Amino acid sequence: MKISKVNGYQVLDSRGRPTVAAAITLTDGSVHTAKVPSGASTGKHEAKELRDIGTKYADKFYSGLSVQQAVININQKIAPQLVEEQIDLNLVDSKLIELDPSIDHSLLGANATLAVSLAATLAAAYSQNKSVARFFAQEGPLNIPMPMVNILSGGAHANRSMDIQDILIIPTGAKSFTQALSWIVAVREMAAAIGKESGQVTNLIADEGGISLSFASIEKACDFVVVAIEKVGLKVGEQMSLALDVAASQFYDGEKYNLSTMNKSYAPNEFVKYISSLISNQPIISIEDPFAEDDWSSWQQFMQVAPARLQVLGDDLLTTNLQRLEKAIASKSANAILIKPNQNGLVTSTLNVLKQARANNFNCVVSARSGETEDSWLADLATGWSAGQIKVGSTHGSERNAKWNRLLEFEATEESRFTNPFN
Ligand code: 2PG
Ligand code: MG
Repeated sequence: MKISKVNGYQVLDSRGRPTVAAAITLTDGSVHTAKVPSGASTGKHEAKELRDIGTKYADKFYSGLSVQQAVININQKIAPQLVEEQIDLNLVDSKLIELDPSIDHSLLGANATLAVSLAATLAAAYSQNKSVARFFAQEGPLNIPMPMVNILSGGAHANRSMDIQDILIIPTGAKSFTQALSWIVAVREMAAAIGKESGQVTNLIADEGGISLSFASIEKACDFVVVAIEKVGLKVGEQMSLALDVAASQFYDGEKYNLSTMNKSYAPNEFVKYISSLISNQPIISIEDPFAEDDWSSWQQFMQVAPARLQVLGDDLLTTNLQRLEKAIASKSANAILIKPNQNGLVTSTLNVLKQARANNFNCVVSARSGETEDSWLADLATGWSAGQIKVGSTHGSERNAKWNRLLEFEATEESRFTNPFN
């Protein structure tokens, strides 16, 4: 089957900001549309999304955040190169690289390239009469990923009500995804109820649907989530554990880690000690971005003292970038990677990063962004790629639940197996 049309257009993400959609029409008349997500706590080394701010295209009603240039690039530069071609994901991605050989996709915009690459993925799967998950998966049962789910939000997603960005939970004792999700919803609603009882605000829903509360310390915030887990009758550590996304680049000034709500500043070596003690005192099994994106030496120091079972997860550090992953492998700076397609800019090269990570025994967590859309392709990618884990935010907001619901659908309709990388 061939591509007959490619259309780019502007849509809204879950924060009400413009983002890019691409639709690929095939010669049988079918239309395959994908929308790209967008981050708020973006890493410096991510592929560059093109926004109109400061250009003649900037739309003041969208505070200059419109994406018309990326849309124009799809319609005027990318579309003519793809129309009449066979629908083939590798071919589409190599054409996108030819058109924009820059490492960060800054010529066309990573939001333009990823929208087209994703639409091509959807269309290619359709042309083989498969779901996107089946398009990538091996024969046999689908590997449904373990969820990592946001309960408390702070940082850039919740007005800095906590210095760290997220306290999340991982249902390591669940036997199925369906069971895992029911446990998570129970903990989230219990946490909201306890917050309300204590007189703290609970109606401030953060960008990813998590609860935003203020705490005197990170320890107190962890304790709060532990109480919520216990109150729903789950065993902490056995059935449900904690994960943190520290997003430390957000409060590192180049010399010190400044935890303003705790009124504390730590030099990097002190912060390594602080994070180590936090890990030994709390049921934390995964820690993301505990140090800033270019503070490699703190990551290395921490890896030398961290318990071997701890997942040390690079997001801003690695930005789904092969060179940065290679550096982390060689320098033993992390043991797990967050996989965000829009940090990379293309579906095939995102998959290459995941494969390289897995070949080096890194855990992989496929992740949504804080600005999401109602699309559910992320759940298909995480499953089809047998990533092992997925992070989508909370269980409020249909842009989040579209992904969880897709995983429920896999479990209900397909031969599948629930993955547990923490066993
Ligand atoms: C992260 C993501 C998702 P953002 O830091 O992991 O939680 O946030 O999309 O804002 O970068
Ligand atoms: Mg992160």
